[in-house]
Amino acid sequence: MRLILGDKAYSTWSLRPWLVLKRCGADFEEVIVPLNRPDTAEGIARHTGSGKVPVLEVEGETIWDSLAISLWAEERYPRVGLWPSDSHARWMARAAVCEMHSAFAALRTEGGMGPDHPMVGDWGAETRPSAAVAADLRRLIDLWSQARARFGASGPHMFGEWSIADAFFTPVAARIRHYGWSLEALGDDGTALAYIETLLSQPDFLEWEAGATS
Ligand SMILES: N[C@@H](CCC(=O)N[C@@H](CS)C(=O)NCC(=O)O)C(=O)O
Repeated sequence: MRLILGDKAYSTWSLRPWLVLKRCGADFEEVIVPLNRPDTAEGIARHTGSGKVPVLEVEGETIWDSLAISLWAEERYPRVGLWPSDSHARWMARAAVCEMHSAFAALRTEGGMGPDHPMVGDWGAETRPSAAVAADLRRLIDLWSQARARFGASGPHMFGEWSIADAFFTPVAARIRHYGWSLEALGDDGTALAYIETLLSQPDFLEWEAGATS
């Protein structure tokens, strides 16, 4: 099994399925295709026609897209419990993952990650987000706070126990840290910040960070 990834320092989409496969204890080989280079497209095209990483090569198939790979893992590792066991929490977790996968455009664009803006490292100096990014951040605060209040009693993750939702929100936590956006200034009572710290101190994320070179 091979997981094709972009640079660990800034390939936010690659981090998600990597965290999911790690959580499953999957035995996989990593293949890094360096991004932002003249030969990047060619390097990715060797693995997928989608033009994007991550890609999982497994059982003679190619599975592209971080969500599709995570859903493959759910099917292949049913005992791991990649979604919350409570049905209401599970419905919300899936909706949140889909929202993270398809929305938050301002946050992604203005909070882009790249060679000069790595996912790894300490909190950046505090900066003021634009109105559009502030709206995305308020939505995250609301989403995380609701999930933690309703379903977070069993652990520090979004829905208590670790789930695919945590894999999907780890990159955004790293963006917030890098850009030094204060959530308190946007109404966070400390819940969202504590959740960010939880995500960024997970052993699997620390292993990813240790493997990142910018
Ligand atoms: N929907 C895709 C998006 C993947 C994506 O945008 N990947 C970026 C890297 S983080 C990419 O491959 N960009 C191509 C490039 O930089 O040339 C997923 O979730 O896997």
